[in-house]
Amino acid sequence: MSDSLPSIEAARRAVAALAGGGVHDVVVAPGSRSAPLAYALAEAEAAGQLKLHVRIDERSAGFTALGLALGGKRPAAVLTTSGTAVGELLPAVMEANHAAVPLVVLSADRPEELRGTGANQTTQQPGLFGSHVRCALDVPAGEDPGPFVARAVREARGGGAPAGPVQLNLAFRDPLVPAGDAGAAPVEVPASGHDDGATLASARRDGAAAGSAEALRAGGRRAPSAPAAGGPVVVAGHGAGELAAVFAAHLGLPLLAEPSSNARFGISAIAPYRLLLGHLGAGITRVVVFGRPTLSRPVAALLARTDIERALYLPEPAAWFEPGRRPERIIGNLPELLEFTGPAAPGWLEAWRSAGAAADAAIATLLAGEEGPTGPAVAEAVWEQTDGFLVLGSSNPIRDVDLTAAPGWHPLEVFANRGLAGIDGTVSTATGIALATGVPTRVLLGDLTFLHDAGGLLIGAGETEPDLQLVVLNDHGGGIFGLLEHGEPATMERYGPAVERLFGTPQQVDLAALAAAYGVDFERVTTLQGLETAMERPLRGRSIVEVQADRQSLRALHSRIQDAVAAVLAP
Ligand SMILES: Cc1ncc(C[n+]2csc(CCOP(=O)(O)OP(=O)(O)O)c2C)c(N)n1
Repeated sequence: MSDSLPSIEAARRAVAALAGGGVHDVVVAPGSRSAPLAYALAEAEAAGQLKLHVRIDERSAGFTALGLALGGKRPAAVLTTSGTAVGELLPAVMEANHAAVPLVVLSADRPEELRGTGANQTTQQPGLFGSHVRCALDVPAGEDPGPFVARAVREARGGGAPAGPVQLNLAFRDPLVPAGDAGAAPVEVPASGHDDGATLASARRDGAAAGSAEALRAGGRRAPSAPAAGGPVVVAGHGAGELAAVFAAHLGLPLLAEPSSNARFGISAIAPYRLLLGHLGAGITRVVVFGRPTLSRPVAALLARTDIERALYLPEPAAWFEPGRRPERIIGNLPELLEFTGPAAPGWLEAWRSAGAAADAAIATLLAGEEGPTGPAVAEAVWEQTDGFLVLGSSNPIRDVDLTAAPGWHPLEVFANRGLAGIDGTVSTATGIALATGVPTRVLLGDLTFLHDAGGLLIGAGETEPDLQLVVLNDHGGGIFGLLEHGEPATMERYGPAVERLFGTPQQVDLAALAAAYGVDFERVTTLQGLETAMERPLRGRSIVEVQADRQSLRALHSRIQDAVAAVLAP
């Protein structure tokens, strides 16, 4: 068995073994971790070795593969990215088990070193299907998957035993693109909503905040007398709660707060922080983390720095990582956290605030000059005009809010399925959130995220209808992939049509007709003003506002945003 195969090479061997084992049809659902297999499958299809079918909803993808196996009377495969995407296959796997259908599940996974660390979209995938699969093989990153695949396909066929489903869990290490020159890191993913989200979250936040004020008084404010160049920063990830804002404001430290931290407010909060880290990051002496950061690579890079000390505030056990798997020092009480944090140099927060203000202004000027609505501008408007609950879909919507949402305003509470960052179940999750409390709830989500859970619009006669508005940013496909390594010119040059088909996954669903079919109010807007007007109306019952946006220009827009910010920050 050869060690340390590059991911794309491993994927090519897996695909060769699939084709060699007689698999002719593969259903592919889009995702980033599964990218090496997607590229290898595209190459194999181009060479006439097998046929691909692309579906955005993994549950449908699983059943489609089941049908292909039934109709074709031979094993068929289905490929998903990591996270809840894999779980979406369970019903098809169960059916395949009891009906003895040779269904080959290819679940992409993070490499071993990232499992249990809280890495985005990472969970326990091997064995997920329990007794419903004939075999579940975990293929470590860098190993030749060929023999594993050959064995799994044999077991799916059954031989002497009944045929049935098998799981090949294939771990891939970056880089995930064939060119092998993209650097790259993780992607964005699915959701595990909490059953009683609103109530639990509020209770926890209130309790934490009350305790915090006392502890902070006991700790006292420190005289700013640190190294002239810099100081600590506070990172507030998902679920951090308002304590993070109180802590940062109390110590006069920059606060880098994700939207679903519910800590993005106060004098310390720096809205466009992820674009400032490249400029001010060198001055950071320590990092204090509240909650679970999942959104940006600059923050992931900050937390991976070994030249600075990092602490994670953890007053109670967390569900998102396994003990001993995080690099930060774990601190469970505020006095110790205060001591760890230490002082900032005079002017440290001010440096961040003025850089943040300059970046905000540069971004606003740039966005104002754009022709149609853009994700970041829509995100800012949605944040500003939401005073009830705000639910943010995975992918770009939550990141756009993270870039532009002004800390001077805060919705009542922000929710997002960041447990596994899936694009599944968002309509239903938001419906539950709205129903639990009766608070008017607005959702900002991408078109694929919306379509993935279109079935969530079905509410039977006599069932309570929530006050829920879905703002669907419709760029007709998965915009985030164009911002990742898949959208890089070198990759596009070589794999352009495959990238669009397998990652962009373009769709032209008539959302007005879909809304009408479910009896939900609908409005399509093509300007920012149109959106603002739509959001001014009282949020009653269910409605969908479709905002038309352009996907092809997204990568260029983001690089212009970066350039504009870099220009105003240049010394
Ligand atoms: C259940 C699930 N399947 C696949 C993915 C991988 N994934 C992450 S973002 C994305 C595309 C989302 O598209 P859209 O909702 O339109 O948002 P956009 O990328 O355009 O912002 C996909 C497929 C995921 N996170 N969850």
